[in-house]
Amino acid sequence: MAYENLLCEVKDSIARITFNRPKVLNALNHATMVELGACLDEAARDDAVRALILTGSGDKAFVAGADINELAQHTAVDGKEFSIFGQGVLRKLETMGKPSIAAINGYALGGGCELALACTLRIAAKTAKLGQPEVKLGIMPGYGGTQRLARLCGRGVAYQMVVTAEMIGAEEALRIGLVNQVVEPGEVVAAAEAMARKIIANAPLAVKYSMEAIDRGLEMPQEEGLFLEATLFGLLCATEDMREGTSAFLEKRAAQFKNR
Ligand code: CO8
Repeated sequence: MAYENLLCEVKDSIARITFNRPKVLNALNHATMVELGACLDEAARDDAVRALILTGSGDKAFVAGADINELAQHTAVDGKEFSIFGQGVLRKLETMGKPSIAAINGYALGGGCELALACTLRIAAKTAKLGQPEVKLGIMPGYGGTQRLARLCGRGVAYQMVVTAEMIGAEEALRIGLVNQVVEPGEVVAAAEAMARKIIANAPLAVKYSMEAIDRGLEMPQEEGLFLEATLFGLLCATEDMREGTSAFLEKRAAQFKNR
């Protein structure tokens, strides 16, 4: 499907989604969030897609936040509705069962940082800047930033980034666990592809259930999370790919996984 604000292509089992509104540093208007939802539905349905990479067009920005032209017009009612809609799209990304990597090629601010937070992993260019500057605009994060940032990096970091609104560089983002890897500018998509290929080499159902155990388990008391882990572990023991993976190891050959 062709989109107005996104470029989507599938190559070598990886769907690459590029936010393509360079004149506004790839800011997220509502139309872009609608397109992202549709694009994620397509990627979820497509068995040829094993991983996703999200990035921004140009070399300046990943996504510089929600589109402030639209934000400026919001009433209380549609502010809440747009926030809930966008949260739903990012939750879809987070729970679709396929790993996603944010290739942060520049500014990841506000909704852009929140988009990256909803991905499974984040790789940043050395020159990237990340931040939650919403309070400077008299608003607050509305695409899950207060929740995911605190869960990923702890409440101290979340308080600091959200209430100071200060941007941080890629190395600092790495130090606090906000990104997984920092690479040279221009190498961020290639690095994301390399990471995606490593994931794709593993058993798809094992990857999917591991992500589910981490995502859902974090919302549970540890006892319940451990039970969820054991249940999903048991489910994987019944898969063809478990037989294949263990046999391949014992027979000293490469495994051929079938997603079954
Ligand atoms: N929205 C709309 N336009 C934008 C945005 C944005 N978020 N960011 C940049 N632009 C536009 C600029 O207005 C400018 O347009 P023009 O060329 O017509 O003047 C163009 O992009 C280039 O930007 P700058 O000239 O400002 O470039 P600089 O290099 O000087 O600065 C910055 C780059 C620092 C990234 C700067 O553009 C900036 O601060 N941008 C805004 C960042 C921001 O505040 N983002 C958070 C927005 S709020 C949010 O994301 C809330 C999410 C939850 C929403 C939930 C309900 C919808």
